[in-house]
Amino acid sequence: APVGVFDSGIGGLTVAREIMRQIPGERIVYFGDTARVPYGSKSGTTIIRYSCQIARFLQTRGVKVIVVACNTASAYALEALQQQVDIPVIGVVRPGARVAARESVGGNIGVISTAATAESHIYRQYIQSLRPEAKVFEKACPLFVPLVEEGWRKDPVTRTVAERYLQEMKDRKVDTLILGCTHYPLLRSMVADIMGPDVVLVNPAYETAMELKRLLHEHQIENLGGSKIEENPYEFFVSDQAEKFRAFADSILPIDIT
Ligand code: DGN
Repeated sequence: APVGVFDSGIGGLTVAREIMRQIPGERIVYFGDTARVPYGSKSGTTIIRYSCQIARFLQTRGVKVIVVACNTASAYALEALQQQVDIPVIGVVRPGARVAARESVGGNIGVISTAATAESHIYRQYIQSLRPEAKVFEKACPLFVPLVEEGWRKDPVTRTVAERYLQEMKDRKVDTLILGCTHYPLLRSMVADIMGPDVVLVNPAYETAMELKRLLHEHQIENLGGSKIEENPYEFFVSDQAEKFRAFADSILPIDIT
């Protein structure tokens, strides 16, 4: 059975990409809610409703586990999903928060994200539940998502925006910075350059793929190992604008998609 992965749109492809890299034999069914993106500016109730609808769709595709590959949906809907479906559900927030809490030398941690994720304080709560003395600064960087989707990942305009957003993180001398939105790993080199070599960047997409690998192993959930690898192990569904999705996917995934 495949792994179900969903996001509010294209950003969760950074999570799908990490799963493809770290668990190469695993089949994936991806759903991107491109008709209703962004979730970052919606209310918790709406985010929960959308997420539960998508989980039901993924279950009709026979998935064995669901990865909520969206920080905003993970912040608001993870618990509701875990209550509603009878298969394991993991989000991107906890894996990223856990690594930051563990790796931060001085416990001075920054989180950049959408407005909804920042307002939920989910990263702060989870980090401090593991490391109560940690200081956590959460900052919304809402312009990053459209800049990435415009393809301006290395553009001077994006650089200017990033410098302005990140100045506060530099002033507060964070030693660890969580890229708490699916699009931000695509700005990683720019953010690293601005923050400097002493700041550790945490990529929740990467940590989530590691978590999924552990989960599949622990529960001994069957994968393709041994059986014949199918020609098309990755299936993608979107609620709108399939062509735009395909173009973005082509620019970041190691495979061509249909
Ligand atoms: N995927 C969303 C997130 O990780 O928070 C970003 C896109 C959005 O819905 N605004």
